[in-house]
Amino acid sequence: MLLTDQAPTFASAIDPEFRHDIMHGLSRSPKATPPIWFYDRRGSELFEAITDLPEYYPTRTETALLARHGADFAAAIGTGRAVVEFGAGSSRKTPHLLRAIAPTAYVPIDISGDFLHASSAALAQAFPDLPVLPVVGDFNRPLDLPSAIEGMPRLGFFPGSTIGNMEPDAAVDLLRAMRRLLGDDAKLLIGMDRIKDRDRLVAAYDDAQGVTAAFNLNLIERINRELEGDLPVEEFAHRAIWNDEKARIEMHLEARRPLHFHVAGQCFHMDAGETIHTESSHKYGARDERLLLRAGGWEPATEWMDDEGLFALVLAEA
Ligand code: AVI
Repeated sequence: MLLTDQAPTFASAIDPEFRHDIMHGLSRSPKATPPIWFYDRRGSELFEAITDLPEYYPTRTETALLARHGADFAAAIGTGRAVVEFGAGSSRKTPHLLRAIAPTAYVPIDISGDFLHASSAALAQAFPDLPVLPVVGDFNRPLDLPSAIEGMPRLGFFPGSTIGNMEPDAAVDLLRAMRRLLGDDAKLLIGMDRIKDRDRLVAAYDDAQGVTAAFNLNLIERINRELEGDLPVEEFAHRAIWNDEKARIEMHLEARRPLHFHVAGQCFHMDAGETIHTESSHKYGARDERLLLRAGGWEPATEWMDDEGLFALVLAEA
């Protein structure tokens, strides 16, 4: 049962926040842009394609954990909670959890209104008795939950290791905000990608078919299209680098030769070999994972991991 009073939103031609982040990101040294801007329509399609790649283990591994441990979730989480998902629910992952813990309501939160409404409608159809209450908004900013779930104990669901795309201080801030939003008797089920063999990590972000390269390069196409840019796409190379000190995969766009280009009427220069750092994907050891959760106000209670130790689903308590 889909319950919403928020109309679907559609991206307008010029997004002032996109403009601000790109101009600021290209003006700083080293150049760096926030990963949220990957996800225009084409970027979201390319990300979906990434999740099916043989090299990209996180989605497949996490989905298998959700499918396999339903009875364990029911025992550890209990039934009768309102599930608040940070991000639009994926039709592959979310139904496993909803089936296992029989929630009282389901509240997906996502910044992309059209994507959110499409995924909410699909879930409402699959679970006709479940109140589905989508909230369009940026969960990195303060927001309100629907009044319909007032008084219900909550389970936050944050799959995909999306937390890994944040710098550690921003990740802690977000966990604290989730803790405040969800309340004192809340639980949180969060996906966290583990540190592993460097070659496996690099391959997951630099696949043989070049889908991740296209995902990264799509940012340049988006800048050209939406911000009157003239960046030569073919003069940029996709790079995925393991930064061992920071325990993260970094994606960069590297200039193949010295470049001059314009964005929104402003000139920029890049030396040959200079990069735009477009994304970090942090990976965690067992201790890092617990430290991060505790810093964010959550006490880790249980975790489920695949046999190879690639990916962990952690249940934490407020
Ligand atoms: C969305 N996020 C968790 C993905 C990741 O693995 O960091 C984004 C991604 N970037 C390249 N491949 C996938």
